[in-house]
Amino acid sequence: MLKVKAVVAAVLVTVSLGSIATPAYASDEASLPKRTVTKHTGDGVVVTETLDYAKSRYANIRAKAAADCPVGYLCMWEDAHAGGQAVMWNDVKGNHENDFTNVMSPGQPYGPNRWGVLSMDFNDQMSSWMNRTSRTWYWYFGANGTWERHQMGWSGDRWINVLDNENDHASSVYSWLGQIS
Ligand SMILES: [Ca+2]
Repeated sequence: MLKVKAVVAAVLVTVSLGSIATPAYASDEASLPKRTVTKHTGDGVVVTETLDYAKSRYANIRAKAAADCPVGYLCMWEDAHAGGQAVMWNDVKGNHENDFTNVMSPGQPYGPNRWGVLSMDFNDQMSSWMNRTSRTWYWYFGANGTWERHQMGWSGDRWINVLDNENDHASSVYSWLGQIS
């Protein structure tokens, strides 16, 4: 019985602390732009909509920016810090995209990218990524795996911002055929 009371007390404390902190966070979240998440499942494409948490004023809300990148997926974002529109590929052996001009925006344009171009496709847009698959992936400056190659190893739940000279350059992506041992 004592134990039950302690649990109830703990829950009440949590709720009251939460309610103190909530109004500012809630209004910040309400002001965030929406973004689309385009998920390439291997069986097709699933598009959902979430908030662009990377644009929040609060660090603990920005920390949610990659929450929609599931285990088993390679995720890329239009902006740094897992911001902007998101594109994801699942961990199917040999999964790839030869040409990001085929990765269409389902509604709103991407960009502007480093050349100031608004675009309905993902070409030359990627600024951050996260690899939650069991494979190593590579992205390329050019379509069909050409020009500069950049490796993406397992990154856990941490997003990686690409370097300035790599920003808005990605045009294709491939998963390595073998598993990371
Ligand atoms: Ca970008």
